[in-house]
Amino acid sequence: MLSDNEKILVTRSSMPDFDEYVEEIRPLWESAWLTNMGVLHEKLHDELIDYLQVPGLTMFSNGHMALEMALDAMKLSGEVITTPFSFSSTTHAITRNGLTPVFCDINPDNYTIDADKIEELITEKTTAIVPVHVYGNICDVEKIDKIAKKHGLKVIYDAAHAFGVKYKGRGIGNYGDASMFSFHATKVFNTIEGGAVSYNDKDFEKVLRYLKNFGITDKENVDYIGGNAKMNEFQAAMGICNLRHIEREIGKRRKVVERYIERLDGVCGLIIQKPQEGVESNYAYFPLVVDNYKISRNGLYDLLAENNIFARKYFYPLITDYNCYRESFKDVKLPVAKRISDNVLTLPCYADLSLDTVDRICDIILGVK
Ligand code: T4K
Repeated sequence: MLSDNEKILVTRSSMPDFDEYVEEIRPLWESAWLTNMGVLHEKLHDELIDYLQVPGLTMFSNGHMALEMALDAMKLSGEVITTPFSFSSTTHAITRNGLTPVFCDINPDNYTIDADKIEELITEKTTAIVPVHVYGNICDVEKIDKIAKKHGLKVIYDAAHAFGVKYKGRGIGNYGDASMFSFHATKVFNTIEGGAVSYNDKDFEKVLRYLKNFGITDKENVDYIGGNAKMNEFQAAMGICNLRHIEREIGKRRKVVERYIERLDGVCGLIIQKPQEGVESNYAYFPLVVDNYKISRNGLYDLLAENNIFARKYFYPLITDYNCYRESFKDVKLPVAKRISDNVLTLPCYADLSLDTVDRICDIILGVK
């Protein structure tokens, strides 16, 4: 059996040098202050505000809790429009807040929510839209903004994949009422586990700060029914180190993606993503849609695995097909999402992936008879 080091997996965590991390955590042995918004937490917070170019940011233990608490803080009710072409977290965060997800189809160009189909789903119960910048592709933020304003809806972006992405020169976290970023080990920027919510509204900041710390407002008052979703000092230290090298890491990802595009663009039966106009990408994922190619998506997945290349079917199945949701959403028709989900494969994509390995992966794909 192959060790994990011999396998090419869909991603591989970016890590600083061991000594760099050790230097960052060394003071913790003096202070013995390990969590609850310590010095490193505050330092990373300020650095992220600068890097993401957002007016406000609250950090969390992970991206999922960040999204769950952002929805909670918005005091929503009724129905929330979202897409099923995402990681489980997006819909779970809605449902776990006692809200009803209403699924909108995705557009076939970049797999984000089809903004032209949102309005037909709005009812008197709709209070928010949770679109996903899937793979780091940017939703039609302008159209979504207009719809939200017209109908008085909140917009909370699931920007788990979109760390560092800019649209028209602005950090992507500036769009909508709030955006959630994931800093999970598998993401472009990681704090081991971690996440954050960005927003414009300063009052929102207070609520999020309290919600992630049991709703405690001061030593003798608990004003909110909060939970525990604080980022600890070891996570923050990892973030501080990784943020130092983020431009280099994104640059290396860019080379990987460019090589895939060079090799796979224009091949009949294979659909790849083209750069979006006005978007500065973070090259988070490389999705490939197998569309009447010489081999099916599942066949290609197996063939790559036989060659120790472990691509992933992000995002298959659709969330609406999960056992926990299927019965409730059996009548929902989402033809584009279904087609993409049934045919997509995300190829290995990470900063330390060598271009030789990208070539080997492409050779296997293109060599199919
Ligand atoms: N919204 C969206 C759209 C998301 O994609 C996610 C998370 C969230 C919300 C929630 O954010 P977080 O609460 O996670 O911050 C992985 C990640 O666990 C998950 O964070 C991510 N999305 C999702 C797309 O991918 P799995 O179940 O595929 O992970 P796993 O363990 O199979 O790992 C995938 C590959 O990553 C491995 O083959 C190797 C590599 N890896 C993994 C780990 C755990 C590393 O290189 N280092 C590691 O430490 O979900």
